[in-house]
Amino acid sequence: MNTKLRSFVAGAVGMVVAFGIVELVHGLYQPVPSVLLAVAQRVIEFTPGEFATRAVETLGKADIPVLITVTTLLTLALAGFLAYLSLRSRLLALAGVVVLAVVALAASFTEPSVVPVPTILTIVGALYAGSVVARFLLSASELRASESVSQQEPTAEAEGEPSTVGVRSKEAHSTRGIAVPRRNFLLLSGGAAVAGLAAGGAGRLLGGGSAQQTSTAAPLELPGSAASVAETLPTPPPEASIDVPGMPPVITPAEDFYLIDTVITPPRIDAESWTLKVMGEVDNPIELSYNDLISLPTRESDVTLSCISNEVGGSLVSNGRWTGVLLSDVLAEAGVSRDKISQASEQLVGRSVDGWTAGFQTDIALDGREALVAFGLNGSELPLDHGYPVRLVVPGLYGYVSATKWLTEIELTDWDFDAYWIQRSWAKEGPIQTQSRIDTVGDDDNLSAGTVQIGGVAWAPHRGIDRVEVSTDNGETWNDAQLATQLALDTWRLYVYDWEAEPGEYTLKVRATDGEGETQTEEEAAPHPSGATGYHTVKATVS
Ligand SMILES: Nc1nc2c(c(=O)[nH]1)N[C@H]1C(S)=C(S)[C@@H](COP(=O)(O)O)O[C@H]1N2
Ligand SMILES: [Mo]
Repeated sequence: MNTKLRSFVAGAVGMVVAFGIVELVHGLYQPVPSVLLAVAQRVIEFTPGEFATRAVETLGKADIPVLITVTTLLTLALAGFLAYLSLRSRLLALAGVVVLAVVALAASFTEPSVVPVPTILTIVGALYAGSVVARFLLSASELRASESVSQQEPTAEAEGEPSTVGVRSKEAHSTRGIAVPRRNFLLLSGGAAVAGLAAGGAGRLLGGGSAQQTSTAAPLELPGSAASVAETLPTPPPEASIDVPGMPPVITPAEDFYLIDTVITPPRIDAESWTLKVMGEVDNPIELSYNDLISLPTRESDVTLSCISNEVGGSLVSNGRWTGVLLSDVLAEAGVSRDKISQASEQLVGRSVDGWTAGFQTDIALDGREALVAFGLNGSELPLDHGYPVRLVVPGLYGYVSATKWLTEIELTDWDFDAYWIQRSWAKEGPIQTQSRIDTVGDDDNLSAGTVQIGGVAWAPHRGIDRVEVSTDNGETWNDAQLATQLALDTWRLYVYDWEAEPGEYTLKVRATDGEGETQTEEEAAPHPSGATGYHTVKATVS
């Protein structure tokens, strides 16, 4: 192993130790953030529009492990480079470590629940420990000693900087005292890396860092008894479902509900200390506790939510049974009513504890649709990653303009404010496009001749679905599908078409007509900037 490589390894191992220490502290004490995740989170937020859009939205959560891995590797490489640099100039290397510390602190201080002093101590301490380890490994490999003694051309800094020379020669002297044979370098590095990884692993385990907790949401507890739910919904009638293999259930189980957001780990919010502010252009700014909120008239409402990034035929759409209070009731508490909306209060912005925002026309919250400040999904509390304790759900609007999770603030403001995804070049208004999907036949399926049930879901939330047609000849002719009962105008509707299939190659298509008589457009559009359009198309062979 040559000099360069050894110093590089020493630096990288030092950084593994530093990361391990921070993760361990984070595991023991959550208010000290995981620096790695904090940095990765800031990378997501600072990534400009188009790229962020593709990476965060379209790939959903799949890109996050990639992002974390890349961030880790880059930091390790940087640490390795700094260790190498330290052979030439300790001052430059030290400056590099200071920059790392500043970046780590800046990233960490943006985390929602950070506590400053322990965070500073942890980060500075971890970097210090990491440098000590790196220096020890360098000396163990006798690099520092031999370099400083035998280097023919000492760098200008080393020569001209008395304090550096002083430190260096002292170092060279002392390291000889503890010099370890070169062959132990790999062993020592390996040992230090394992210790760092073990500390980090222990931290992750302690903090339950990767638990998403979708499936562990607690049953919803409302004041008094469940009877205080003013309007509970009956169990969906059997006619709302269609029993064909491949068909989705009419209400999506929480653990299958699609998941899209910009956070690496969902904020952990204590409902006891959580509050919701309603502020901005309102007569009577208020701040509600969780108990204040759930003491307002509660209702259940079936609403289909879709992500604007959903491709035609994609799965970023789900139907939930939400429990909450009417957004209009919460607004009324703050003195907001429909006749009082002005230019200055034209937009309703939901703000999450992590600063994420979504905005839509205030009028939509008051036009009679059941826009909810929701705290329950399918009879349980909101799962952590779907917004616990409280989120917004607005029928008819894509999530990026409306469905703020981990909600903590509702601000009434003018139309000039651009929320998170608007700043990143998505359309300012996000009404959900009418869409339909074939679920029971997959692309390139081989089907047997006879009756083939082509079925799936169609949705135009808040407009409803009046008709679904299926074509088996690439759109030449269309056949009416049977429709299941629609739970509500705000939900998707299941359909099935019984096709008498004869052997051959087929191109199947589906199209839906909404409750206003408008058939979904055939024109194909990508999700960006206003949502995907076009007919879902599936090729199948019948034999
Ligand atoms: N705080 C916060 N809320 C958010 C988001 C986010 O990134 N952060 N993403 C939004 C988007 S783009 C969508 S499509 C929905 C998805 O909600 P779900 O993950 O519960 O399905 O949440 C919305 N609410
Ligand atoms: Mo979305």
